[in-house]
Amino acid sequence: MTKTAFITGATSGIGKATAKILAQNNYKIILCGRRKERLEALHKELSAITEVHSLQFDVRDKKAVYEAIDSLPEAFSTIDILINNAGNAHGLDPIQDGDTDDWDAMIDINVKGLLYVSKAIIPQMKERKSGHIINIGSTAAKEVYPNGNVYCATKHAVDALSQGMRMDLNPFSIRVGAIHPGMVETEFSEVRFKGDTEKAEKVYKGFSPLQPEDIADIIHFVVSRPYHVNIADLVVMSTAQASSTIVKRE
Ligand code: NDP
Ligand code: 8X3
Repeated sequence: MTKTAFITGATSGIGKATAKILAQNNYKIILCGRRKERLEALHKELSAITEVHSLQFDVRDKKAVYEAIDSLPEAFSTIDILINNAGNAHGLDPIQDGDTDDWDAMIDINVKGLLYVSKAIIPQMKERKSGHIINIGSTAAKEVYPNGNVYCATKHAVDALSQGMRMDLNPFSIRVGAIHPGMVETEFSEVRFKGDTEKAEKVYKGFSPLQPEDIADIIHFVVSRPYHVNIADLVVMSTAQASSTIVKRE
């Protein structure tokens, strides 16, 4: 039977690459994001190969999250796989200079947004005693680096929530896992540096960073294991990266 995957943050980077690979492998796809034109373009592209539905909402807006999920048509209302991917870093400053708007954005999107979406989808998985939730953490979920303070805290929270969800949802046979990528060349650094593309490009200079397709490929592997196999926690870095602060650059 065709499975349906609900992907947050599907308009760019890891989420977009995941939507593509899952579509190519016959999953039905629910694309989520804020940027309408991007949703429409990807919807059109993927509709040629699978069934697609798009939901435009901001994960920070609890009401919008619930309304969007409630609005799903019958053909998309059974969600087999939830990929909590929407998220970003905002700023890279020492704690004493941090912008509280950046802190709010990261906490509201990376932590509270993930919780709202999960809260809206878990009941149907619980009822069916079946489902798979994959949270996208980061190496920043496992270690802290200078100036990463609040972003790292939000990703540590994603790590804690993934463990907590796995425990609490265990009685309902719901698979919960987290994937923690190191540096992936997406729009992530452009967002972190507020559109400063020169600064963003430097992050990925001098080595071969992970590409969004590398993580998408792993997500496809994780969701396609037999149901008794749950890949609980995965840290993935480029060969050139040994930790958040050690990257071998030419
Ligand atoms: P991108 O910036 O390329 O993509 C981020 C996605 O999140 C976009 O589709 C964006 O869509 C969506 N998003 C952001 N804010 C919101 C919001 N408020 N409501 C709904 N959707 C939102 O970055 P990545 O693909 O790299 O990031 C995806 C995930 O991977 C994030 O959780 C990030 O923390 C994590 N990660 C990234 C790494 C990297 O080095 N790139 C490494 C480790 C983890 P839109 O703007 O249209 O809403
Ligand atoms: C993204 C990777 O190293 O910029 O989570 O925090 S890093």
